[in-house]
Amino acid sequence: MIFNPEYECMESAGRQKLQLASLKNLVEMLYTNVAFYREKMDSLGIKSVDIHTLKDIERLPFTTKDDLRLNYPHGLLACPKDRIVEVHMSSGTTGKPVVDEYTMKDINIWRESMARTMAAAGCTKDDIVQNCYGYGLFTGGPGAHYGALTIGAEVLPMSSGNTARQLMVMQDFGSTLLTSTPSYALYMAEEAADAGIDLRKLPLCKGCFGAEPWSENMRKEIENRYGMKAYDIYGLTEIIGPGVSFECEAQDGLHINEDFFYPEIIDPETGKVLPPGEKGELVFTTLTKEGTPLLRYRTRDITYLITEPCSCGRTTVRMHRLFGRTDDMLIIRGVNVFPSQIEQALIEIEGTEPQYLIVINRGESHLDDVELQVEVKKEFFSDETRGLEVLRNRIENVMKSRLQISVKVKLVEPKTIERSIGKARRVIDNRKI
Ligand code: DLL
Repeated sequence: MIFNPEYECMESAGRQKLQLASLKNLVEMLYTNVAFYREKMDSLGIKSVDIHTLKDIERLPFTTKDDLRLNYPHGLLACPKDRIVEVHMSSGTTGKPVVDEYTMKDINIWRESMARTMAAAGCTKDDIVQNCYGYGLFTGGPGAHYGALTIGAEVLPMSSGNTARQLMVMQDFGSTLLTSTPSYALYMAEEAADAGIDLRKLPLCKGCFGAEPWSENMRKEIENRYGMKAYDIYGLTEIIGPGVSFECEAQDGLHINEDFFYPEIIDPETGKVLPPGEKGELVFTTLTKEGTPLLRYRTRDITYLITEPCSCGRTTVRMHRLFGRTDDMLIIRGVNVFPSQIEQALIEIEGTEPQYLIVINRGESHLDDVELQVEVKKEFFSDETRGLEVLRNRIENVMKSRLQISVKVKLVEPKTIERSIGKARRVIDNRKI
């Protein structure tokens, strides 16, 4: 179902006209209200009056994750603070988290974007949505919640975890649409099989999955185990959360809500804009947001844009499913983790060398298991085993609080982790995603 045919199926000249008007407003507003952008634009000698066509966006400055961190928490706020009604933050990151502050208008953009997303997966007011994305500062839970409410569906705000209860509710309340990370969906399916529950016999028939990389194989596995159709949904905290782009029934790329989020693909090395069909780094400008709007935000996600018409009738530009990232960010159990965070934490722990190896496995359970091998200083290793045990526990606790995920620490003798003369190999990712 197309939630908003007027905007989703608009002919492109009309949409571009709207986008250009929004862009001019945005640039004017950022110049007036945000010192960070005013300084950047002044240094490039550009103002809103210089924006005549959409292509002029290429003259505007980029925004990076570092810019967001440096301006934490409120430096990029573009409206009076008392107009903010909700705040979200990214999961574990290096240094400070990235923050998205929403006005009521921003929340309405999010509601609309997520309603379009879920309607494209077949959600109607008759659906019962079991929402297993985390609630809290993470955008997944609230985003799917808003989308379902906007459509008029019934929501079960489960959040993630407590799988036995998820399965009980799924059966007793007759959930018809599942929203979760793809790995958690598979984990639940595994638990259901162990408990003798045949998911294929339940009313559940569709799901919106995202927040982490997943493959066509994982999609098939979810579809088979649940007897459902599985849709890919994409988004990021900085831009709005989930709802930036989504698959329709054609599943031939993800439709971008481009009246709100203007996409570009750039060469990550040179910053040059690439044409449709060419792979590069995805960049978004939030055309209509008020709280923390962003100009040309570099997502570090790699994809290409598809401009050929889609059989569903929507005319919005699509992005191919993600191919990866330009940085080393790992997504483990839905949490964003940078290897450098681990390194930083180890440096602060007495007794360890900054030599480590992260080994990630996705076992039978379909959940990610992380083993962190850490080299112990010579003096410590000759110590009695109790001392080592204390150190191991200490590292596990520090990692849990820093990374927000549990890791199993294995202490190894000095000089056992392979040294490299080039880029150190810090991660062995055995997940077959
Ligand atoms: O993961 C928002 C979200 C919630 C999206 C629920 C979809 C569903 P962050 O925690 O800020 O926000 O992480 C954003 O996750 O830059 C991608 O690298 C990755 N990501 C998000 N969706 C997908 C997807 C949420 N469908 C980062 N496929 C993004 C692959 C994804 N990677």
